[in-house]
Amino acid sequence: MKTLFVNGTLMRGLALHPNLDGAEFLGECKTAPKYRLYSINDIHPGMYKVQAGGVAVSGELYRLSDETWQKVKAGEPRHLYCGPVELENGKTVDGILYPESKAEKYLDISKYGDWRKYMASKNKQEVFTMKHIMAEPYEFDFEPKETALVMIDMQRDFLEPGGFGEMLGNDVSRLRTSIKPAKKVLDAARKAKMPVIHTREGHADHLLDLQPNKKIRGRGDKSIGDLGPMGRILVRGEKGHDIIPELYPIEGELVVDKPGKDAFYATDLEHVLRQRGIKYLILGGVTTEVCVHTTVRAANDRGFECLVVADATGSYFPEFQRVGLEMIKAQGGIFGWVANSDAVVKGLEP
Ligand code: TIU
Repeated sequence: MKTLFVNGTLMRGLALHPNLDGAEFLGECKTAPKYRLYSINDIHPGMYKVQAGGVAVSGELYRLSDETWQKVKAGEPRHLYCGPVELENGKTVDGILYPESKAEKYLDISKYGDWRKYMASKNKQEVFTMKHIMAEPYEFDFEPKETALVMIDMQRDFLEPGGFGEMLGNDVSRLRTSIKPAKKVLDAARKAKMPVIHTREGHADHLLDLQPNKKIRGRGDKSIGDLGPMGRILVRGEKGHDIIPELYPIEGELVVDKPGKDAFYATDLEHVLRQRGIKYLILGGVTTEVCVHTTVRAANDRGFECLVVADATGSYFPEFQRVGLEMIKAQGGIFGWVANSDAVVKGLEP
């Protein structure tokens, strides 16, 4: 059996924490006066242990089985951790704490004594702007100032008949369900004044940036650079290469032209993102398993936190759409997070 201190006194009666199901409530208590309180989005006080000073933190004690304890530890969002906490009576128990690295960013409200006094104070200020999107495998925490929306290859060549997608033998109408959700997210990002980046797959008219393997792949009658109903297939400056009118970039939005599936390959995307201090990416676009996946994997390896907007992506193959999204969020979010456009729009609201 374990005794667990849970920061805050709001849990009991409020359906508890689902992970705490089966835990026995032992009562309200306070920590020893040695923790600092931080405001987290005006919702919940965070805290971390300090060498000296600080305040007592109100919370609740629970008794749990080792099995429930493992569940609690595994189920806690990544921005929390479980660590030792000293109570007012001198006893040390396990507690759910905010890690120092996160808490440092937050406003120190220890001088107010406790959370309720801080909330009631006139000086309450919001210095911390971290937001959340309800996503899978768990919520996506992001700092809006460090977040960009990336729309991958929403081009006529993939979404309209007569382009590259159709040339490869695909039913392009399958991708079109992504347009409305993508527009919703685009509008929300624009409203939130979030940087928006559009990518386009394609090649220069001289085709010197077209790898021979890409040119001949598919053994079709036509290949990249040949003339189709929307101009030369997947060639920059042609009608088919351009972004569909529904999602057309507006002034100030960056368009990154890419010769490959990975938006980082042979482009200045990484440089531009780093230069603007971007750490979080919200991504939509086509196709899920090709350019979206390749780009998300590349971004993840570069340290960007990626959220893929499920219904704002599309595939020519329904099973690839499903499995492509599964692969991103599997294994605890091995490549990133997945959420629907409604959840993303809600998360971007002021
Ligand atoms: N063929 C296919 O599914 N996709 C691509 O070739 N490019 C992108 O995904 N953009």
